[in-house]
Amino acid sequence: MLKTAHGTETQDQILSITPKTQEQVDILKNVSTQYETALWQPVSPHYIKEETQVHLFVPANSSETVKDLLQRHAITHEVLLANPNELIEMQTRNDSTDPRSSSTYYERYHSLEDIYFWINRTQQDNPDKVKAILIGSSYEKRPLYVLKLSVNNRPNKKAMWIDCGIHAREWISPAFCLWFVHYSLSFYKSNQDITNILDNMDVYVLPVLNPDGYHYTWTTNRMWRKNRSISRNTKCIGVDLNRNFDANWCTEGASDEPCTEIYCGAFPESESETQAVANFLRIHKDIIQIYLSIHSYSQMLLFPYSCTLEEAENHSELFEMVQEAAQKIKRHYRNSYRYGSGAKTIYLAPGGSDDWAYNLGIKYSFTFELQDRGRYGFLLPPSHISRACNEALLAVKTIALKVNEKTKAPTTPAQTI
Ligand code: 9B3
Ligand code: ZN
Ligand code: ZN
Repeated sequence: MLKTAHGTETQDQILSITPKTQEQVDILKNVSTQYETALWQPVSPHYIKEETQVHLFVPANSSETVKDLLQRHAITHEVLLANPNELIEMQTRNDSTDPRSSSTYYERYHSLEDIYFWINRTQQDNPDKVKAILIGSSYEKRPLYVLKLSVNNRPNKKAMWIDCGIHAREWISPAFCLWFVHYSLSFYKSNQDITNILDNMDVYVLPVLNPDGYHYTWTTNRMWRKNRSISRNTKCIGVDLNRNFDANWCTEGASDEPCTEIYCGAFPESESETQAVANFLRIHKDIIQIYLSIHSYSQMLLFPYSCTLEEAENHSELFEMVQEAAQKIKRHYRNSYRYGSGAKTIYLAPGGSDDWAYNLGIKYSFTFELQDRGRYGFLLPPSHISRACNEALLAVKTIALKVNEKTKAPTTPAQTI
């Protein structure tokens, strides 16, 4: 804990600030770029506008300056989280050895090393259903493994793709991929929905798309979003992998400035993580029917397009699917998810994986933003993992079952002689 000149104790905090005037908007944009703060919401200062909540991580050493500045311009703020460091400590503690802990492996967050062990063990323990496929490597040369879940060898089987952890600080996302694999292996044959899904399609799961960034959030900076690649002529590190795909690349909603959180990279697919995923999807595009990318936070079920305000060709079909998923979540868990096309629901943003997969021909393409809506933001406590994952699982099931139904080969009518 630091002591400031005025003797007040300060520590890192998350502030919620709602600017009321254009002047306040400008001040806030400035604060979020000039001090060592990290913008949680919106993702870039560009999107800060009047009457819309801004969530800002303020480190102890900037706290005084930032609060003074807000006060001088009569900008009111609320402390959203007064103890992020405690939460971070709680989430990174290796409590698997703590006998008091009653949570399971899947109700905790795991380091990258743990996740690699888990991938290995999951494959070894389920040799008939799980295969780990190496699809490429990260900038820092970490392997990218996809788990292929396949329970039978039916000919012409279709598939679903799920990736997690494209953004490093969104920890609930990799937790969901682990949850999904565990659930599938545990409840195949006992839960009707997952049995129906797996009988009819294989599932490819990439638990951590951005391993370098994820590792960095465990060791150095919990708020890191991008990958860790180094660009020419700048000290700033990292490309936003969800702006690096070839879908209206680097137009409005992304930035060609390496020091921003939404840096699009030097060219489309410039990053080795993006290349690995794009190459795998290109090769398997004829069998993959569903593309799913898991993010947090803000509770939204999104589909293309994000990179343009134009509607996708099957917009109403996609809309009905996420609507049904959101209604089911509401009924079962009394929790609200917003839904719609990305551009109309959150913001216009180019270069995203879902839009790119959609244009490749994967017509059921989605991005989920999981819990919460800002209470804990990226620091969702481990005790919330099971609820967050079960909600998302319900949405995945709803969509996969719908696609199964829609694309089932019509049964051959009985021959009449
Ligand atoms: C952004 C894009 Cl570019 C997309 N195609 N789909 C969803 C999003 C939202 C995520 C992002 O990358 O900003 C939320 Se963290
Ligand atoms: Zn994200
Ligand atoms: Zn997000």
